[in-house]
Amino acid sequence: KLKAVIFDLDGVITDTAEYHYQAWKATATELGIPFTREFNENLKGVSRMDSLKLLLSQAEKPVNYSDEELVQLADRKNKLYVELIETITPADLLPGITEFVADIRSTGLKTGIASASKNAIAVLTRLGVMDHFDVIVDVNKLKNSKPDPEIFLTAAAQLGVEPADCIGVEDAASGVDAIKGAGMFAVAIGNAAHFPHADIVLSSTAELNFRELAQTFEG
Ligand code: B16
Ligand code: MG
Repeated sequence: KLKAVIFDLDGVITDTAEYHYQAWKATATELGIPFTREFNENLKGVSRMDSLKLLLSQAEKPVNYSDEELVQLADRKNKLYVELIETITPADLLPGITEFVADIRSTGLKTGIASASKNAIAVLTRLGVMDHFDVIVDVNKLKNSKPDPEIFLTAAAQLGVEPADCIGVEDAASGVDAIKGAGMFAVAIGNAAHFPHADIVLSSTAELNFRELAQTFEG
């Protein structure tokens, strides 16, 4: 029985996935490393430091950075990202999200946020939707990052529901794998070719329809 819907943030609630891309692209350009939108797919849902390491792996001439240098590079990317998210307003909620979340809550179901981002609270506050979610998982308290299911399992536990009674919504392959690893029903947003493991793929958040989804879930 469906009891909760747990959302990824970046790329699902709002298009901060684009800002992450722009900040990484600028960092890569400074370092003279090629960086494409296609490669950027691998960074979605991945932590800041792991993303940096993936980016550096694309260098034509690999450089061995010290831990301190790695932290500096990750900080530089985050500064660019934080500047970009300062412009966010409630108008930046992705299409269909407000209605979808309202429909879920009006049925008495719970909602949660499972974002890998340390900037999640800042983004949700700027969007004006902090009180639309019953639980926002604190990524700082987790041991494992997506595709590990820990973040979705933590959200379900904090909501007091069984994972099997949850739908997870993601825009990243690593996130879909985390949802499936948690034993939840996975809805992916994006290009179907990127999500072989999702239960349903929608090309945009505008296609999220609570009634249809609940029916599919109940089978
Ligand atoms: P930060 P999500 C993820 O958020 C992003 O998809 C990913 O691109 C980013 O590197 C990660 O958060 C960490 O973000 O640098 O702000 O801590 O998609 O899980 O909501
Ligand atoms: Mg995402």
